[in-house]
Amino acid sequence: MTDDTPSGKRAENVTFPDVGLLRIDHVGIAVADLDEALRFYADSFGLHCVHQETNEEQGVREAMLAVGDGDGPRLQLLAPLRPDSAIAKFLDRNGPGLQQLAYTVTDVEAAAAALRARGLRLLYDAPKRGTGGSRINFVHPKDAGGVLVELVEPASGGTPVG
Ligand code: KFV
Repeated sequence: MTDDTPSGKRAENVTFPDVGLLRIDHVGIAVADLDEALRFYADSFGLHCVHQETNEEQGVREAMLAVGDGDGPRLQLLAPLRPDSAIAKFLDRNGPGLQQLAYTVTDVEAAAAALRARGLRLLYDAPKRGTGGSRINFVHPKDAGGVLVELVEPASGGTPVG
């Protein structure tokens, strides 16, 4: 078996552990003003907030919006709490828009280890606190096809937040 790693090295006869992505957890969208964005998504798309919280460590005010029957992936609106936050930097560089794609995993440490084994850079050595008490880590967008990938181990036994 032959694998191409992101670093360009070819690893011969290597079997990597399964990453264990279960489904898309949410898609994150950077917005400048959370309340204004919530009104926009309700008025334009009929999408409603099922959960809101502030994450000081990540520097965000966030809202989760349910789509359809509410069992599927969420839309996450992310507004900056301070100018040096990841979302503020993203908005400065790109304006509002898609900022991240998040996958649900059962074990964030195992998923991170499997990705590291493939040569991808994880942003944190150990998981941090995410939405609803979940445990999260991120793959650097430069190692993930230009997409900031989040790994989410839910606190609630796998049911979506909200
Ligand atoms: N998507 C794609 N490319 C991105 C990107 C993004 N979201 N953010 C940065 N880049 C590109 C950027 O355009 C630039 O490319 C390069 O990455 C800069 O990388 O071609 P270029 O111009 O060189 P860096 O390493 O210089 O980093 P920086 O831009 O300062 O920060 C990027 C990154 C990904 C390291 C930072 O945004 C970060 O630490 N993100 C993880 C944390 C986060 O995003 N928190 C807010 C969401 S909180 C959340 O989701 C929660 C609480 N939750 O539970 O779901």
